[in-house]
Amino acid sequence: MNLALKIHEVAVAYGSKPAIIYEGKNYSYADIDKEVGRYAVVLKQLGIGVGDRVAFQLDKCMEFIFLHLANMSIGGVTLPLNSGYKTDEVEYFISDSGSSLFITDGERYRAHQPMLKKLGVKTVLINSESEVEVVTLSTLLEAAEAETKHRDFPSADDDVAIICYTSGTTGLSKGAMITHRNLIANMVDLKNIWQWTENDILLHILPLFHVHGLFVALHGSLNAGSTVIMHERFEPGRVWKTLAEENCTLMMGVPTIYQRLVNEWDKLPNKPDLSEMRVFISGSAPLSVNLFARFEDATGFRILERYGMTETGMNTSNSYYPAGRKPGSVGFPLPGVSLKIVDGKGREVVPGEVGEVLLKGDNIFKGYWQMPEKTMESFVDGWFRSGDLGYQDPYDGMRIYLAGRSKELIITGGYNVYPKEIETVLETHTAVKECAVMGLPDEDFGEKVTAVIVLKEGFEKADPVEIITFCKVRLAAYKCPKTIQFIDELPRNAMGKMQKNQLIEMFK
Ligand code: MCA
Ligand code: AMP
Repeated sequence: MNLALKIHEVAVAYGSKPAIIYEGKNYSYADIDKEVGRYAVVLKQLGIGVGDRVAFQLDKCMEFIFLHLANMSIGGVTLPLNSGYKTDEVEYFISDSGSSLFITDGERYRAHQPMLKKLGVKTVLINSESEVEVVTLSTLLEAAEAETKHRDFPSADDDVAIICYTSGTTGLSKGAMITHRNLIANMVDLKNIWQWTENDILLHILPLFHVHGLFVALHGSLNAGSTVIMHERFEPGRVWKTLAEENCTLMMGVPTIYQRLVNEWDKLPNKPDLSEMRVFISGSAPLSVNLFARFEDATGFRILERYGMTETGMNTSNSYYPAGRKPGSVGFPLPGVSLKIVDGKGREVVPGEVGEVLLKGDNIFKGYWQMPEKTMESFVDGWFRSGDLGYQDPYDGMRIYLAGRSKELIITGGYNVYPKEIETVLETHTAVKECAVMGLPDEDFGEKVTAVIVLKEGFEKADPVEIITFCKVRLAAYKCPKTIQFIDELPRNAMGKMQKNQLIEMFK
């Protein structure tokens, strides 16, 4: 089965029912299906065929959704890029993936133009910009109107539908190849365990370029025949108002979003009526026990926490029934997912002991794009090595708790940052001799990116603001250090290995 075909079938069944209300504009299932058909014709005319990668760097918009579904419907592979990526980052993704087409807007086109010309990648803009001489979607769509060609859904099952780049411990991002089978299996599991139906109204406030906002929230809703109320940006006050006024039943967010929502709640003179709301779901980063309790005390809702990864989609979830949700725990494996916890030698640990979480199931990705060795390293006997540490509670039905990570990863506001990538950029700064990047606890973002820097001889001091600006030119803003600390020497052990834990203790 092809995911776009599955959604097309839902669209045929639900016709005039509202599918997405984007910033107040209503798109029925039939409207979406029609647009997807037109976009498919355009993509075909642009030469896209089975297996071709199409990269998008767009703000949250309906065009993103039409392009993505259309691309999958003709066998293309979607490469969603974070809207905040800078030119060097985008260059790597387009060239590593060998994308045939790059779709963006005028502003980003102007920023990336020399790079795009250098790569020679075909580029299409979503909006018309008089001063930019690049073909626009609207022009192509006008011409496509008269065409009657149908989508033929040539890819399915183990064919790749989406490549999502995940940062790598070595600093180089890896393209996770996610198949139609992966997406559909996970989507069906979530529909069942969260009792998702056509009666649901989901408030969508997440970005569309990641697993959480795209696979879980958007695909999930369209598959269930529900209605999505979509906001372009997350604004806490507006969320509370919309949940009440639109009779929403479902919402998904990262812990930073729930933290901001509960802060906002305390300020509201009149609390919203959430009588239609079924469930608030959290993931992408650990939800603290405190935040769970604060949200429950304020709103009466026990947030449902689940655990996922780009490479695997969703793995575990707390119970649909509020009493079965335990703060600090990510619940139990989804019906289609097998999970085990192993020690450093790959042997299953005694229940209750901490080890690495290994995963198996139809949700597990196909491998890293053109990185067979990295793919091999990440599997052992058919089990995917998550790099997350966890344990199971034998006295509570083997309930799963995450207990840290074996991979060096910072999660800030639900976005992943690998320290190596930031260290590599910082080390190109003229004043920096060496540095260490780490996540320090932060109430808003969970962890905040912090850099500890040793200056080169001859540089007695440096301006932290200038160093942060240096990073912002080269890296998406969320990856850039929020704080810079200076130190004479980085702590190392007898083997010369840097002791980041000491630095974390020193500066937290
Ligand atoms: C924004 N900023 C951040 C972050 N977001 N800094 C660190 N971490 C962040 N997450 C910075 C911006 O660079 C900017 O800095 C300033 O904050 C304000 O930016 P703005 O765009 O206004 O931010 P915001 O609207 O307040 O965004 C906060 C947010 C957003 C809503 C929490 O980060 C967000 O939507 N996060 C969700 C990410 C997500 O969907 N993750 C799922 C990945 P300056 O002013 O200095 O430029 S999928 C995944 O992890 C797995 C599969 C899973 O299990 O789901
Ligand atoms: P990503 O690479 O963006 O897919 O991020 C996946 C990582 O996010 C996982 O390997 C976990 O470390 C983390 N993660 C996702 N959901 C949770 C959760 N509910 N609790 C703790 N960590 C989580």
